Formats: sequence, C-alpha cells, structure tokens
Amino acid sequence: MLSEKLRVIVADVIPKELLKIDEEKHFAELVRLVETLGGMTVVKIIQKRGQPSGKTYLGTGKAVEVGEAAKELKCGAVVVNGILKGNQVYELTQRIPVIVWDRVDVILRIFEKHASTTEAKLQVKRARLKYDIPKLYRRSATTLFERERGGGVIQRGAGETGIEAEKRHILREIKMIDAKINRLSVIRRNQRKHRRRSGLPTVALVGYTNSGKSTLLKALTGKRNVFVADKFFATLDPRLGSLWLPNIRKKVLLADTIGFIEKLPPDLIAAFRATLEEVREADLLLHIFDSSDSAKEISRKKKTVNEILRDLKAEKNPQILVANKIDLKNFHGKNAIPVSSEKSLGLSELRRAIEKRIL
Ligand SMILES: Nc1nc2c(ncn2[C@@H]2O[C@H](COP(=O)(O)OP(=O)(O)OP(=O)(O)O)[C@@H](O)[C@H]2O)c(=O)[nH]1
Ligand SMILES: [Mg+2]
Repeated sequence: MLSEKLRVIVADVIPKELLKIDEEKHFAELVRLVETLGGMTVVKIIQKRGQPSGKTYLGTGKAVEVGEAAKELKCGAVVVNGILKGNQVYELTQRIPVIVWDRVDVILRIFEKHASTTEAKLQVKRARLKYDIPKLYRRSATTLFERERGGGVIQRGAGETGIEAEKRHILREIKMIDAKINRLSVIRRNQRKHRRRSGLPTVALVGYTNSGKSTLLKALTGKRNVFVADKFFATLDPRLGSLWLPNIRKKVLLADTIGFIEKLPPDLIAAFRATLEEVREADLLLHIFDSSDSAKEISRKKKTVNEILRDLKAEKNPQILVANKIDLKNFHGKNAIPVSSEKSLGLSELRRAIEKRIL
C-alpha cells in the first residue's frame, strides 16, 4: 500500500463580513494539527454565514455537501475548526458518513499520541473524559436511534438511565485520576519547596506550541535528553535544566512547559495544572515566540499565550519576551530579545537580560 494516511476534509464557518479570506492561511494551523496526527488534508471548505448553526455548526445543506465530498474523495474524517457541542456532533454525523472531529478532538488525539510519562498520560486521560461527558447524551441517542432503526424495541427511559450510569462511571474515574494526579503533584510541590530552600530561582519557558521552547532550553543549558520536534505539542512531560549566570554568579533552574494553542479548552489546561504550577510559581517567565511568523500571527499567538497565563494566574509574573528563529527572518521588534536557539545567536544577550531580572 502506498499510503495509509487518513485523508481529511477541514471545514469552518466564517462571518460574512470577512470578504476576502486566505484559505491557506486560515487553515494553516489546523492542517498542521492534522499532519501531526498523521493525517493529510485533502480539501478545505469555508462556509460564509453570520454564525455557526446551533444545530449542525455548518449549515444543513453544507453539511450534506461535505458528506458527499468525503465519500467521493475517499476521506475518512471531517475536521471542524471550532468546538462542537454534543448535539452538533450528533447532527453532523447524521449527514456525514465518516468520522467528525472538532479542533479539540484533534488536539486531544495528539496529546494521547505524545504523552509518555505516567503523569502526562493521566492528565490527557482526564481531559478526554471531561471532554466526552457533554457528548454522552447524544452519543447514546445515536446508538438508540440506530437500534430503533434496526427494529429492536428500546425504551427511551432505559437508555437514559444507561447514560446516567455511564456518566457516573466517568465521574468516578475522573475522581480516581485526580487522586493519582494529586499524589504526583504533592511530589512535585515538595521538589519545588526543596529547590526554593536551596535558593535557586526558577525561570519558566512559555509560549505557543512549536515556538522553540525546548530548543532554547537545550541551547541555554546544554541538557541533552530534551525532545525537540517540528510538531505541535512535542513536549508533554517538561524537563528542568540548570543555567549558570556568570555575571551574577548564580544558578537558576530553567523549566520547559507544554506549548499553548488557541481555543485550548479550560478543562485541558486544568488537566495539566500539576505541570503548569511551575509557571505560576516561576520567578521569571521567558515568553518565546516564533519571529519568522507574520506580524499578524505573532500578535495572535502572543495574545493567546497571555490569555492562558491569565487563566493560570501567572499574568503578573515578570516576563521577558524572546523572539526566536531569527536565523529564518530578520527581526526588528523593540520589546523582545532576538535569538536563534538553533544557531545559538543572541544567547549571551538573553542571559544578561535574565541576570538583570533575577538580581
Ligand atoms: N530555524 C530555526 N528553527 C528552530 C529554532 N528553534 C527551534 N526551531 C525548530 O522549531 C521546531 C519546534 O521546536 P521545539 O523546541 O520542539 O518547540 P517547542 O516550543 O518546545 O514546541 P512544543 O513542545 O511542541 O510546544 C523544531 O523543528 C526546531 O528545530 C531556531 O532558532 N531556528
Ligand atoms: Mg517543547
């Protein structure tokens, strides 16, 4: 077989007022997410309408059209760039004969694929369970519907009791996972306390996914076993490295974190709270961005990162902006320290900036 890649149609609803829209740019991030998952985007479909349909997200007719295109082009999945409600998933699957995912489904699947440590796996499992609860009713309704069509006599009441039982079971499972995550976060907290007692300040690397946080950690600390990849969410089990600051003769700890992305649901962030406590407690944040992005992308991503920092109650922590990947494109911004983590450019300037803020 030549390729076993999942063929995907990506779709979105855009307000009518946006007259010209560059499809390539609009879908660039979702296409990368699909790619990270091992799929390939075959068609990009944009529907212009005031707002997504409450019933089917895409308009009803458009949904049928997308379903037909999926069949014709042998696609195995349709991915919607927004966040679908339970009933919208149900209504869409009535019209589209292949898998229907939303943006969060894709992100969760990438997380599931990349999680390697016990803690990361638990966090992802929790996020998945939480995300699936609102979809339970409709999913069960689908099964009911199919069974009814098959001629079986199903009492609706019985089905709903089943759904309640399933929901209770999931909530119990989440509780168990929380207990395990809590045990692990107690260990982390103790490690942090111990570090604090030893007087080592912590600097946390934050930023949009794929901006080069892990590469910068490697470049600054020389740490070898840090995973770097041209993938979204390469890091789910962040490492710590130590950084020697020669001018102030001090050692600081540098903490990598998971990457942020737009429309990351609060539950997903909450699932990673144990890992992200590091960010809130850091003495200094290095906010890394990819300076080879367009100005518009840079500001969109910075805004997303700052919003997530606010969610994490870390928006007031001192922050240094770091413009990474300057080897790809000249960077002229004034408020950021230009570096190339890959080519080791600008690192002494960055070290000096850290020294000034740590003193
Ligand atoms: N050209 C260039 N590429 C870079 C630079 N820094 C990182 N990269 C590349 O950017 C990609 C992402 O780098 P990572 O360090 O894994 O990014 P990250 O921010 O840790 O990403 P996540 O953990 O997925 O959130 C990799 O392919 C790196 O090789 C740089 O300074 N210049
Ligand atoms: Mg990383």
